[in-house]
Amino acid sequence: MSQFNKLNGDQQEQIKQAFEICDADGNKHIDLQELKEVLKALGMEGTEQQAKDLMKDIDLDGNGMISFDEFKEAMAGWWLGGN
Ligand SMILES: [Ca+2]
Ligand SMILES: [Ca+2]
Repeated sequence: MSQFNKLNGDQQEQIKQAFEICDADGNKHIDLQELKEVLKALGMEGTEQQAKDLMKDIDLDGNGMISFDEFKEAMAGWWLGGN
């Protein structure tokens, strides 16, 4: 069941835009370095450990990078408040 599909068009658009902002080099994946920058932009410390913990939560296939499919479901899940 896709959480993302429960969002309305505006919300889906905002998640797409957020992904593009996070994906600083535009390779369609968010890597650990980019994730650290995102955490800093959100006002957190952006330590290696914080980024790794978050990566582990979002990176469902475990390849060490966040694809848009992984990102959009994580964002939608948070937005909708849990599972
Ligand atoms: Ca990237
Ligand atoms: Ca992945």
